[in-house]
Amino acid sequence: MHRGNDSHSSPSPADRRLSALVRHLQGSPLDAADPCLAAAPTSAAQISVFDHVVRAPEDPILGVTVAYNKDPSPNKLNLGVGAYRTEEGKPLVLNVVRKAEQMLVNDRSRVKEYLPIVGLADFNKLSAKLILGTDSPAIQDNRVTTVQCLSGTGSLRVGAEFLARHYHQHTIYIPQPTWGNHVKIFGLAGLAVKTYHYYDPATRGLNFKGLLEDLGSAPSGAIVLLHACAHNPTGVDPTAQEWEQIRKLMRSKALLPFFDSAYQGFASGNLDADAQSIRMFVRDGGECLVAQSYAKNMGLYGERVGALSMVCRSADVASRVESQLKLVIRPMYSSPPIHGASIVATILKDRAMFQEWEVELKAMADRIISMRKQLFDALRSRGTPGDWSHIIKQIGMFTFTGLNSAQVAFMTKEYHIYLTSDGRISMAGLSSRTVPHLADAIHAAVTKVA
Ligand code: KET
Repeated sequence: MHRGNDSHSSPSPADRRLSALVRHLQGSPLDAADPCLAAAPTSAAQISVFDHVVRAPEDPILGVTVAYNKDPSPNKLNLGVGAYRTEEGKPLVLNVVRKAEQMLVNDRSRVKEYLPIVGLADFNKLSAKLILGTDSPAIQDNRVTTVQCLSGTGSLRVGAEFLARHYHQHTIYIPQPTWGNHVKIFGLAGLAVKTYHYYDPATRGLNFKGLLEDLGSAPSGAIVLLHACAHNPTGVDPTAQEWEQIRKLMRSKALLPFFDSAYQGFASGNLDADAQSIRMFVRDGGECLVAQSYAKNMGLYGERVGALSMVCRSADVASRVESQLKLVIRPMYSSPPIHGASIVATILKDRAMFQEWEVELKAMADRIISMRKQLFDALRSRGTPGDWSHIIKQIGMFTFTGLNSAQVAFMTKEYHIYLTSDGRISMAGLSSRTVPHLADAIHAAVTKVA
């Protein structure tokens, strides 16, 4: 093919400009004095200094909602993120929350000044009582310091940063499997993340032996992340007796408990019952950390309201710890937001409102439990191969189905049902109307996809 006369002549200014830009894209700095670039300043300016940034994958949990939102199917169902839905499939704002918000709006004395670094004092006191118990000796002895943080995630992150700065052991053991964000939260705070056995896929229950062996061989002083109740994603919790054995072992090796309490009240429907694991550890006089979230149990997801409590040996240590927590928080986000914490404090300090909350919380927990029963019955009536009794045995918001990622992908493609690729189903996203659709999808996945 004829390419013209200039195919072997020296490169044109445009070509030279292009190759300078290509070299730049490959990492060489641009030479501002290069005449070929000076001839075309607009071309150089069109290359972003962020051009090397590669596209990151979506979050394994929150990305499920992104994919769901893009699906035009009228039958689509989002069982990915752990967020409560009503029987009508709608998000729920609790009545008692609406009432508290109305009271706050009507109160003209309220202002929008910055909160202190540690947050709203009332909220902190009431949160500690909620999780540790109103009569907790640790609270009475002033051995607990509580700081308001950005929901459960922020509480974990602040606790992790504190430990990385001030605790002698930088290894944290997290259960295998666990909520996916744990690895990143603790890793980014500078802790070395290791896992301990937790779940036994064969029994779909607790691998208690593996757990004890792993914690038994952890180095003295290591931090151990424990789900206070309603373990995510497995829905498998230790029994009271098993907790007691875990406690004894951990105390004997001076392992430091860091509780993640994201589902208080969602497991059993009872706030005190769901805090028993933590209270067991606090009763023995030892130290621990607790990250609390009000996202699920008060439905305050987007308000980002939570708390970090550190139970210490003495009031003096607790007050010094608090002074250092302030140094962690101040450069991170300065001080926490006021609205969600004010809602929580309004509800927790008023007896009648507290009771109203308990009733609404119990209703959410009960609806989830009834979804377990309905899904289990629907699979049994379809004769779906396998033992599905774990659906009714597991606790909390999620069922860890045992479906593999190929089966999950099949359910999404053929049935427009969205769940995390590990086979976790948010039972709170299900309703009597959608159970048959899900049961059909599971039945087809199990019988058609290996
Ligand atoms: N801990 C656990 C165990 C947990 O499941 C979540 C949220 C959090 C902490 C943090 O919640 P926060 O909203 O920061 O208070 N889990 C659900 C939502 C998410 O992934 O962010 C979920 O697993 O679907």
